[in-house]
Amino acid sequence: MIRGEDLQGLDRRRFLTAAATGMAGWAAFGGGVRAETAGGTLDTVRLPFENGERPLVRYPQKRPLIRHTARPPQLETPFSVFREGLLTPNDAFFVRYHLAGSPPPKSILDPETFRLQVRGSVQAPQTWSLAELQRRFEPVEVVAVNQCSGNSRGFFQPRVPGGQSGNGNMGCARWRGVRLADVLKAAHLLPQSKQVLFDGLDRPLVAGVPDFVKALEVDQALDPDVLLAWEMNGEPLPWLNGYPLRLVVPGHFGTYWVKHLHSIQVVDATFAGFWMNPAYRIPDDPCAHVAPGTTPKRTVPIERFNVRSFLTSHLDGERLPPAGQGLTLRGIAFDGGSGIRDVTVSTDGGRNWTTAELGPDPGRYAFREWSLAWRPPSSGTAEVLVRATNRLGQSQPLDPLWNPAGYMRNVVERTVLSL
Ligand SMILES: Nc1nc2c(c(=O)[nH]1)N[C@H]1C(S)=C(S)[C@@H](COP(=O)(O)O)O[C@H]1N2
Ligand SMILES: [Mo]
Repeated sequence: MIRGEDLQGLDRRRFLTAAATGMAGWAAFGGGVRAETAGGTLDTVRLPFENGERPLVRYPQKRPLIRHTARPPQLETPFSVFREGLLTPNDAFFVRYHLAGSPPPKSILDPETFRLQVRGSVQAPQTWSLAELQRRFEPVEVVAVNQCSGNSRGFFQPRVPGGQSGNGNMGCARWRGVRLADVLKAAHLLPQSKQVLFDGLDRPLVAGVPDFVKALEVDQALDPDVLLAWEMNGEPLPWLNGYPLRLVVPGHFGTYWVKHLHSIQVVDATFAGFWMNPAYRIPDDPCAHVAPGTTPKRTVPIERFNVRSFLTSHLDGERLPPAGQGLTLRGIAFDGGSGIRDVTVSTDGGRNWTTAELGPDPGRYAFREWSLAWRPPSSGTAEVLVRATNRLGQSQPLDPLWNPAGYMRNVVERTVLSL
């Protein structure tokens, strides 16, 4: 049992061995994903809320991750990973799926036979192979955060239904692909086109469960920052993160980042499929919240991230080195694409705040690193609070905001360190 989401207590060598043997088993994962527990034994973590105990499980191309569900696989990144650097390693990147038939079997994801269809309200419907997409359009890269709408849902009070995740359903990667706008323009949208629908190769297994289809407004889809990506951190996309092609919608919640993308359909009306309505909607209010326990009168589709920031150098409950030694607090901040303006840190529970130093700017959609040199007091505990503000002046609330779907948590995080 590992507490507080921490993997530090685990033998890292054992992880490496497990990862190496895992790759040998890759070929066997033809028709459905199978998992193994770390090093043959079932390790568990306890996320810091009630009923937070979860197994740590290793999937193909992944190190042991926090498993929320097995069918489909829903895997959370242990928070200590965010210490490793600005980019979240592919083998630690979280995994989210909706349909029991996910991920699609590798046999139907062969890059040789894979085709992307562009059809609907266009003059010239098209079918692209991966090689044709790569040859025909200009390759581009973006460093961007992918975050699930329900990241941190487990902390909601009162509790809400849905995957009870900690803070690890997010990650930052360098994505490489082509602009969706270029591919849409090649098909010539008709003037009446209104939305663009995206469908992946995963299918529901149970009758009555709607296929996972997402919609963007045409002007969102034509944003030059939206990519059809085949590469993540310099490698082909991992199977569980959308191989061989996925949508990347920087600044927008992960629900739009359709994996194993094979169909793009332009339509003339607002799409009302289940995963756009009633799912993935937030109260129509500037802060996306309602009084706890109440139902919003009007809702709108969830879109961009709000501002968040985290301490990553130290985990909650961690004991600091002996008194008198200075240390550096480090962390990350991000928002929906305006970029981070500043990060302030309190080490005394919110009474005094100091401006942290920002790391290099990898682009307005990425994690922005921050650091602050600090000499802790000699005894007791220190409550560290982190608060970021973006370039639009938007920041984070000191008290959590509630909504019934458990989306968009962005309260100022508190980490208690003992001295
Ligand atoms: N094909 C497909 N794509 C999908 C989903 C899915 O269920 N099927 N889930 C979406 C959601 S809700 C999220 S948060 C992201 C997560 O991306 P990741 O699994 O690569 O971390 O994938 C999105 N793309
Ligand atoms: Mo999600």
